[in-house]
This record gives sequence, structure tokens and C-alpha cells, in this order.
Amino acid sequence: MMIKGFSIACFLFLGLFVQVIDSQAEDGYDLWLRYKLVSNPARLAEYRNNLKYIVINDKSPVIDAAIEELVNGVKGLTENKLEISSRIEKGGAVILKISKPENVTEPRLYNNLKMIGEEGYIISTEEEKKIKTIKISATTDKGLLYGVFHLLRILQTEKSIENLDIVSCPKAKHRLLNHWDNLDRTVERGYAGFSIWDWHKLPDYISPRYKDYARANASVGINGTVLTNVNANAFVLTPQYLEKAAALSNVFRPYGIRVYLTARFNSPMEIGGLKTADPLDADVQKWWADKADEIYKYIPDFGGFLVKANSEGQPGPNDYGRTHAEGANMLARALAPHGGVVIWRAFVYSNEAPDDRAKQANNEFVPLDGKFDDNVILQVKNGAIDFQPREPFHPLFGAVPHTNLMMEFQITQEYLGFATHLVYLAPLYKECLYSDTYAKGKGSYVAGVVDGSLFKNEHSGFSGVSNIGTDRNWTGSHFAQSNWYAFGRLAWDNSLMPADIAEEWTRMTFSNDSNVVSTIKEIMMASREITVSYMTPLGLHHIMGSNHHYGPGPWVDGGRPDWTSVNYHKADKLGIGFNRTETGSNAISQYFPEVQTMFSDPNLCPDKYLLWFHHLSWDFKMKSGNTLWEEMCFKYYRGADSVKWIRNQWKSLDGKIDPERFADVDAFLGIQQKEAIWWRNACVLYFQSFSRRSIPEGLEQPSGTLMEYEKMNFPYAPGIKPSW
Ligand code: BDP
Repeated sequence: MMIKGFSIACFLFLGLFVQVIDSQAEDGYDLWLRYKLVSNPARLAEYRNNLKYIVINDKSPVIDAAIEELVNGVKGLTENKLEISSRIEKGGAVILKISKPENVTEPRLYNNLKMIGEEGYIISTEEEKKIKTIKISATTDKGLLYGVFHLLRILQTEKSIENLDIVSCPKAKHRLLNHWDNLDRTVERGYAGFSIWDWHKLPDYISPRYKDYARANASVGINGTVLTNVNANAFVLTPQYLEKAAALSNVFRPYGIRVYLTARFNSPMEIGGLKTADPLDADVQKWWADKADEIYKYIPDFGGFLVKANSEGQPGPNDYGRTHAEGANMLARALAPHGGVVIWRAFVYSNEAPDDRAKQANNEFVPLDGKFDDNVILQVKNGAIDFQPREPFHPLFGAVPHTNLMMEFQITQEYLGFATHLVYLAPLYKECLYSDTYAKGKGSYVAGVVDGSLFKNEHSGFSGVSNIGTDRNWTGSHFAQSNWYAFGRLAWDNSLMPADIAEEWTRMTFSNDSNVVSTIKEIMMASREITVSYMTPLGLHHIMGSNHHYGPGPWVDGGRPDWTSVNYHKADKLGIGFNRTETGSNAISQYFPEVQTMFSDPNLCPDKYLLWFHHLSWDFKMKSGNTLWEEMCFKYYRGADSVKWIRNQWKSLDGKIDPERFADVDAFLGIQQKEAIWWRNACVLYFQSFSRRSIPEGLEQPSGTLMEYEKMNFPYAPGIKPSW
């Protein structure tokens, strides 16, 4: 009796223990690929019934990766153990099939296969030999891998698989992460620890993280990764490092991911012993051609080079009186025989401060339109200044129809409070993508430029400056994972809606509980606008702390004007804002006429871009009826108050989220709340010193003095660019 009682107690204790361990195991490492048992009993039964074995007749490392993922996913989600079979024998088959359109007679399938290209897939519920099956078809093994991840997403979000009829393919060809990772493992603008590339131990030690990294990227359709910082180190192109990069590429290849490297333009001098890096010099050209041959020996599917040239002190073709096109084409010709591309950044501004930095990329690149080789892609940041919480779209989109363009978004939150601020970026990405350039009349969206559809460019795509590091949860915070996820999903299909992506991610990352889903979705969707309000409302920009960009710094002055804040807000006792109309820098003239009309009249210009384009009196009457000064104050206060709302919403989920992640997010929201008030107080006090108007009635006085805020100093803020 005693023994029985004892064993029951042990059993109960163990059960409890298992539960505790289970709920503590959620440290964010699994990202959105958690594969927990499906919570809805009816769905679970449906899945168990329909997912019993895999039918496959092909073999390749990519297919092995797809099968491994499917087996692990289904096991976690349903506890079914999928067997592999070469034929359909009973119900519950998941068929993975490579089909080429030329071998298919059925018209619908033929058309779909033609349409999906090399990376797309078709998922359908079908009767085969009177047996109901789930079939994933693609023209390549890569397509099957993406299809498997889609099927898993359906299961993770607990949707029905009874009548699947999905056809999906990426709109853009290149979908890359850009790591700003240095060879010493520091990460420029990285807020998640050190670089995940353990260069010192490569190629002999392969961290298990590399495979999980590849799985996560493949699950959202990312097909390339630039391993190194745009502020490049030539050393990565030496054999010692190429061997290490090759080891990484071997891990990534089964997940459809190609490796790219940043190329420092003067590498022929720094590591090649040449006296010049002039792109028109025959020895330089030969050096790069030989280097390309060498790289492809290490990495046969090497993607190509990403280059930052003649910008912020980086060497480039201008150093030899050559154009960006001459520089890019020289590298492109070295890579062309191997099928590689050169991604040339348009984030170029001269060492002498120009009249308005916003204009410089167009001034530089519009005259070069049509002069780049076919395997050169110009990579353009979403806005013309620098990844601000809000910028109007870059005027280069639409302005160079004969040049391949790629979008560069920042996933890491350099100007957005770092990892501790919850800011869901899909609305920012989407706002830019669905801005109308009017390049070919109404409806010429930025999205069409960068996915290649508007000007029918062969190369097109998306780059996202990565937010990944050695932190256990990869991105420094649980919510920052959503920005990696959303970037990939939008790069695959820019027509997806941010709210749908948020819902999908929440279901996969946290829970399918409807209350959890709706609360988190609401927080995420509001978060970016809230952040803009407490940081840079009404079109303000570049007013963060200097160098590190942490916290408010509207007072930053002195030195190079276009690195200060005062240059961008131009506050004085009469008013505030950067006049970019005809009477000012005339940056507005770089847009197509319809866009100019929209932005040039302050009474028509959307409030969100007002001070980006106009310098206006503090008493300017806003559409709301408030004066500009009052409106600015209301925005700062509402923004800061709304963070409190976010935190309360989160707190309402206590008990519905695993304790470790719940507490982490809650603590980070506490930091965000404090810092939002800091932003509000510092900015309102600073701008008030010019406006000399009182804080509108009903709003509390900011605590602290302007001097106290100005004195705050953060010499060890993370992510600083080493050379600054
Ligand atoms: C800015 C960053 C700087 C980068 C630069 C770039 O502050 O660290 O090197 O952009 O994109 O946003 O090259």
C-alpha cells in the first residue's frame, strides 16, 4: 500500500516536473518552428488521420532536409511518426513530387508548374487511386522544401488540410539577409550579442546553430545570406577565410541558401599586393577574375559580392576618377562566367557634406542608368536618409528603369530603440512597398520595381540587414523575431498583409489561443506608429543620439552637418522642419510630378511626412485644427502613453504564455515605457526652447531639465560602428 502510494506520488511529482520543464523550455531558441502538439482536438484528429506516411521517389540533400523537417514537424505537432514509402498504399499519404511541365498533360497542372518556376510549389488535397492524399508538387527539390514549410505552417496555425489548393511562388528572385558581422565577431548595429559565425573555430567546428539558422531562413523563403559587414574587411577573401565560408555554405546548401560576401574595393591592394585598385587597370581586373575563380573552387554556388563603395570612408572607384558603373562592372565581369551577381549599394554619400544628403543617391545613379552590366543589382535603402522610423520612399525607385534594383530594409532596430523596443516592422516595409512612384503612371508601386515586374528586370529582390546574434533567442528579444519572419514572408510575397503575417507568426511562436492571438496582433500592428510618435512624429528624422543612435539627441550639433540632428530638424524660434521644396533643397524634384504635387503643398502633404519636406511656423494650422506645436506635443505624449497600453495588454496574457518568455517581454516593455517617456521629455523640452510655447493644457509637465537630458552619455551602447 505504502509502495503504491509512494509510486503514485512519484508519478504525480514526475508529471509535475515534466510540465514545469516543458513550460520553462520556452526560451525562444525554436523561433516560429516550435512544433508543439496541436491544441485543438478536432484538428489534431484530422491531422493524425491525414498525415501517416511520405511518398517520395527522388533523392537529394535538399529532399533529405525537407523530409527531416516534415517528419520532425509532424511528430511534434501530432505525435504521428511518418514512414517513408515509394508508393501510395493506404490513406494518410503526403506525396512529394518533382514534376516538369513538359512531362505533364493535365492543363491546370501544366499551367501551374510553368508559373511557379524553380522555387514555387503546389499543395493540393487529391484523390490518387481512390485514396485521399496531400500532394506537394514542384519543378525542383527546392520548391518541395518550401512547400513542406508551407504545409507545416498550415498545421502550426491549425488550419484545415481537407481541401488544400495552394499555388505559391516568390515574386522576387533574390531574398537575402545582410549580416553586418565583423571577423572579430562584433556586429555593427547588432543588439543580440556577437556574430553567430564563429570564424575562429570554423571550418572544423560546425555549430548546430548554423543548421537551425538555415532552417529558419528556408521556412520563410530566404535564399541567400551575405555573411559579412558592408564596411568590409578584405581578409575574408583570403583562402584562410574562404575555407570557413565554404564550410558554412555546405550547411546552408540543402536549405536552398547561397552564400555571398562583401568585397572591399581595394582588396587587390590590401591582400593582393597591387599598387592600385583602379577598375580600369588590367592587373586589377585580372586579380578579381582570379579571385572569383578561386572563390568558386571553394563555394561552387557562391552568390556574389555585396559592395559599399565611396560611402562613409569606404574605398571605391571614385578614388581613381571612375564611376560606380565602371567599378561595379569590373567586379561583375569577374563573376559573370560563374553565374554570380554584384550587389552595389546606392547608400552613397560623399566625404564632403552635400547640400542635402537625401538627394545624393539620385544625383549619383540616375545618370548611370543603363550603364550597369546585366549581373549588377543596385541595392537601395527604403528611404533616402537612413532607416529612420519613418521616411518617404527613396526617389531612386522608379527613376532608373534600365537598372536592376533591390530593396534594402533594416531588420535590426538601429534607429528604433534597439532590441528592447517592441516595434513590428511589417507595416513600415509595406508602407514603402506600396508607395506609388508614378514611374509608369498610377499604380507603379515600389513593390513592382523591386520584384522586377514593373520594368521586367531579370534580377530583383530584397535584402534585410539582419538582427541575428548569439543571444539564445537569436534576435535579442522575442518580438524582434517577428521582423526576421515578416521580412522573409514579404520578400517572398509582397502582397501579404502585415496583420496576417503577425497573426501567423503569433500562432506559430506563442499560441493558437484566440485571445492571445488577437491581443498580440493588436499590439504588433499598433507598435510602429506608436514608436514613430514618441521618437520622430510628423516627419522628423535623424534626431537620435550620435554614433550609437540610442535615445533622443535632437541637440546633436557640431562637426559634419549631415551627421548632426540640428541639420535635419532645423528648429528655430520661427518654426521647424527641413524645406525640401523648390524654395529649399528641392529634393522633392527627384520624384515624379504626381508625387511632387502630393508632397509639395504643406496643406496637402500627409502629416506623417510634413516636416520631412517643409519648414513650418510653430503656429501652422494642422488638419486637426491644432497648431503644429500642439500637434507635436500631443503626438509625443500619446506615443509614450500608448506604450503603457501595450504593456497592460501584454500583462493581460499572464498565465497564457510560458513564464520565461512572458517575463522577458514584460521586462523589455518596462524598458520601452521608461525610454518612451525619456524620448518625449527630452524632445518636448528641447523643441520648447525654440517654440517658447507652453505644453498644451491637460498634459503633464516633463520631468527633469533639458540640460540633464543633454548630459546623458552612453559610451558603451551596443552595436556602434567601430571606426566612428
Ligand atoms: C548606417 C549605419 C552604419 C552603416 C551604414 C550603411 O549607421 O553603421 O555602416 O548605415 O548602411 O545606418 O552602410
